[in-house]
Amino acid sequence: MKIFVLGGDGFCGWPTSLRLSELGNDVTIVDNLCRRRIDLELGVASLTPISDIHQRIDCWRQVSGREIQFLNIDLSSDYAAILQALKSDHPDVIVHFGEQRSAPYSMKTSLTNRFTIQNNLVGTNNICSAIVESGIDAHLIHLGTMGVYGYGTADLEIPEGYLNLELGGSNNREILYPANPGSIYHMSKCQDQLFFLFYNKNYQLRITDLHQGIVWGTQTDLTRLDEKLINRFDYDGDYGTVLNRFLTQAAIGYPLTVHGTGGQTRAFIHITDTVQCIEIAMRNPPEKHARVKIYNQMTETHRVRGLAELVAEMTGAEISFLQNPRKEADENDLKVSNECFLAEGLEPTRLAEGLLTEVIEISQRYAERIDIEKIPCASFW
Ligand code: NAD
Ligand code: USQ
Repeated sequence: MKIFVLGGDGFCGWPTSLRLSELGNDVTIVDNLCRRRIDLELGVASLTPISDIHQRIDCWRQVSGREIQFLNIDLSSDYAAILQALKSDHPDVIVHFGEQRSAPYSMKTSLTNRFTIQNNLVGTNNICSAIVESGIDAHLIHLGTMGVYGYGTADLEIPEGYLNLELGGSNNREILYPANPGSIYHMSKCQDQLFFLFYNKNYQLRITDLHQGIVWGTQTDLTRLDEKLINRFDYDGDYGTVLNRFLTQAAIGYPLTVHGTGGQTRAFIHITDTVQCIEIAMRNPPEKHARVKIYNQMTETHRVRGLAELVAEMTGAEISFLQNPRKEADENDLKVSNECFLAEGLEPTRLAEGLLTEVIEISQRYAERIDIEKIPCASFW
């Protein structure tokens, strides 16, 4: 298949691109490298020394004998280039990772707030609109977030995107689960859902929206093949996510930065399962007139405090309970259905000591690249 991976230079997009290429697909990465620019703006760098996109692709060619194409296009501002690429390449599948994905970054200043909205919403609309205008019948697979459901205690198992409303008689309906965003970033993902609902209803676009939990880990079998293929790994206060941060902090003897009581429960998935889920979603496209297919892309839930205790037990790290920089519930329970992926063959990679140790080892290997000043959260709301 011909596959466009939008945001294919990023943490989830790069290992996915390699895997889809390894499977024999014709992969084109579309990325404007804005994530690398944000690193410069924030004065941080990936813990792992990531090669530039051209070196990555050259290395992949040498290692695998396979070609990956690269298009430097800004999805939010270069509509003509997106349209042209779709018209000339006719992708069968478009995997859309290409958004600003940090909640703290989106809440930092009015500039980062407006950048997130402009980048994510206009980008998503441009892609949908270009699919319509080009007349191609691509399956669009979008990476959304579990955060669209909100993080209160719902007192029910969170369904996969839709909620049954029993209104009585023949009036029962299934609606999108009520959105409850906790940051500007999460709000952009809630609004993406409405674009998908509209383009599906009006133009019969075939869309799968993956409500993904927090991704942890760093390497996959393919990114491990050569140092030049190494995956991105964020540990800083804006882009580092909680479990990866704890593992890096433990590796360098920095007290684990638990926000508040650590009673927040969140959904998690390992990076290898992110890749596996994209493959599964590709193999199971929605029918032409079916509604948007929504999967919860997560494999387990954990309380932040529990993760800190686990990492502390393994490594002897200290835990420090900090004033929570975010506006979020101190404690919440979370039960999530992920039946769709399980039914279609997902074999979950659960939190296992071996995988946790692997991240600690990577952190130790590149410890001299860690800027301790960049560990504390620097965004408050
Ligand atoms: P990332 O920031 O590492 O990668 C995103 C990539 O998209 C970057 O390479 C960036 O340059 C590119 N990009 C952003 N805006 C673009 C634009 N306008 N035009 C072209 N390219 C653009 O993020 P990630 O962690 O790989 O996340 C990928 C997707 O998965 C995001 O949509 C994110 O919301 C979602 N997601 C991530 C996680 C996680 O824990 N990392 C969890 C749930 C969902
Ligand atoms: N947290 C800490 N200590 C830290 C960092 C975070 O206690 O050092 C807490 C946060 O306060 C929050 C929880 O851990 O309660 C998760 O924070 P996070 O930064 O790991 O994740 P989040 O901001 O929710 O965002 C990440 C990704 C985002 C994705 C989302 C999935 O950056 O792209 O959409 O996870 S989800 O959380 O399921 O919505």
